[in-house]
Amino acid sequence: MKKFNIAKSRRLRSTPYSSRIESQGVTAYTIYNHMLLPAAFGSLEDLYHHLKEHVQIWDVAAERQVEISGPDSYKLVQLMTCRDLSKSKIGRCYYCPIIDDNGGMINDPVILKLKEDKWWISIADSDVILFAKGLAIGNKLNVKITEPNVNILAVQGPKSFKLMEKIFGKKITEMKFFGFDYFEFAGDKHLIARSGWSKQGGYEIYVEHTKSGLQLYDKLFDEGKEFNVKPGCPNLIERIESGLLSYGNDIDNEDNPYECGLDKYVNVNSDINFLGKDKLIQYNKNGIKKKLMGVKIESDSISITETIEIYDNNENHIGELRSGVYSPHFNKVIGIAMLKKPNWDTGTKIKININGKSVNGTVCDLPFI
Ligand code: THG
Repeated sequence: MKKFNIAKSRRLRSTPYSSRIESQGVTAYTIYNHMLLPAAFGSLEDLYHHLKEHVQIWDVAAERQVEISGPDSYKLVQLMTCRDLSKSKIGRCYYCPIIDDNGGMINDPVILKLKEDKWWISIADSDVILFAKGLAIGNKLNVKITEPNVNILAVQGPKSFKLMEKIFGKKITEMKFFGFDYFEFAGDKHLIARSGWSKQGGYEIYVEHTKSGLQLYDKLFDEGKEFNVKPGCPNLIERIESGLLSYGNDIDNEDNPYECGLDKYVNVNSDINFLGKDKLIQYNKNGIKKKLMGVKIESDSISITETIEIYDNNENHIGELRSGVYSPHFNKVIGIAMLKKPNWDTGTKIKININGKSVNGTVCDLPFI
């Protein structure tokens, strides 16, 4: 495949960390929320093994915050998500499907409750701010909607706990999964959550103060030497093995949360008011016609830039592969596929064409590990 450079511009926003990761050897970028998101630092497989054993610092500033504040802020946030936030607590993060009036996925962010009347929606790659503004205007809600200058640094990997403890003290290791709190560094308070787009454990630092944030960036690398710290980025192998979904790749506006396997985050039986509730009640009652599943494929390489059609043994079209990668753990290609009813049962045999060759595969549950 021919390689191209990304032509940078104001529109494809850089992050406060761009110059640092460029001197540290970033080798590929993708674009996410109109911003640079590092996609590789050399070998994907080397960084996969490193992530599972040590600690990495990720520039994930492209996970932008949509800030919703004001008297009607809860009303608006709840209007956008099918997850019941009526009993949500300040200092907690919530993984929430955002859906439209048809129940179609708009985004799958992490929502942080900062105050009773102040929320951050930490978005995946779609323009949630425009959707939020349209809803606020149409429903005459008394809210303020902005994109604050927050640039997340993720600290991921099993040694992230030791590294963060060294800098912030024991208290940070006592934080529960998806909790957040404020920790001081270089005279500023930084919001730090126990979260991140890997299943290897770690934290996300929501940097609001760029100057001390950059000092913290350097400190993480200095103090991290003894833990073999490296710069990294969301890892395609690790995130597929862990079943972490990627909006725009695995799921989009044509899919509802049930089809995406996000049933856990749908509360149709509570009395909350959200867009698309009637539609989700229908899907819940009548069932769905397609479902996101894992697939294991007998191949040692794959590169996905568009969906790849999936067939059964009789050449009937049964679905499409949306993400895929070679997994050293399974010694084959693993992927995330949308499969039509009734072909989504685990163990179902599939056929798929990779690099001009028909290969066999099997349907399995998500996550893989
Ligand atoms: N962190 C922050 N913002 C983000 C992401 C993130 N915005 C974009 C993108 N990632 C949003 N998508 C996801 C997908 C999965 C998870 C988080 C964000 C996730 N899921 C856990 C799981 O599936 O096991 C936990 C969900 C739960 O049980 O609450 O972590 O990574 N700030």
